[in-house]
Amino acid sequence: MKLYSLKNGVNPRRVRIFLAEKRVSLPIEEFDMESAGHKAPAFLAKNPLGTLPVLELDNGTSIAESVAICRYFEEMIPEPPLFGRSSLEHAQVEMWNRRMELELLLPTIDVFVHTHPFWVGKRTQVASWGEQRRQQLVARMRWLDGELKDREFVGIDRYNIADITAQVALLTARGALKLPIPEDHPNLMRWWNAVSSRPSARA
Ligand SMILES: N[C@@H](CCC(=O)N[C@@H](CS)C(=O)NCC(=O)O)C(=O)O
Repeated sequence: MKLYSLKNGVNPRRVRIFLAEKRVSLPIEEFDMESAGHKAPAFLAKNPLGTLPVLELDNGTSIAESVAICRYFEEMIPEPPLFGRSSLEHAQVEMWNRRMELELLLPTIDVFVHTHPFWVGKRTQVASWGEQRRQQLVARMRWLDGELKDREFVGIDRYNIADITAQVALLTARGALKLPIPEDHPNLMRWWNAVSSRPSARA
């Protein structure tokens, strides 16, 4: 089994944090945007979309999509549960992970792609769309701060995949976008300090 990852890629990071929480260690092949090995025919045969992460099983099957890879490991290694324990928690984690993807992670990626110099010449940049998404991201941070007022983690009271999705989004916001959590967001800051001090945060 092998994981194909991308240097500084937010989605590969999601999977690496998830695996660290499950205490899974496996061979990782790291690609980078400059040499673009993930656009070469050998990799496109594994994932024609040319995106990462991809998990390759021993029988040659490839699983792309971060959440699909995480679900595979959740089934194989149920403890600690990162998709919830009960039917209700499964639904709550699904709901919140999707929200963290749509409301936090995608706006973060859009601001990065449409406004950051790294993407000049690599993607068509629409600065006004990047700015609109930046405003959304700022608004969503405030929303999440309110949601975390009476709850330790995102969606349920135990660290789960929705926390990981929010964590990688806010890591990118703080690093690449220079958009740290504002000081008047005490609940989000308390949550951030808790998730980023977990050993898995360094994965
Ligand atoms: N929905 C996919 C997104 C995969 C994706 O877009 N990955 C980015 C890294 S965060 C990528 O491979 N970018 C390289 C490229 O587009 O060339 C997932 O969650 O796995």
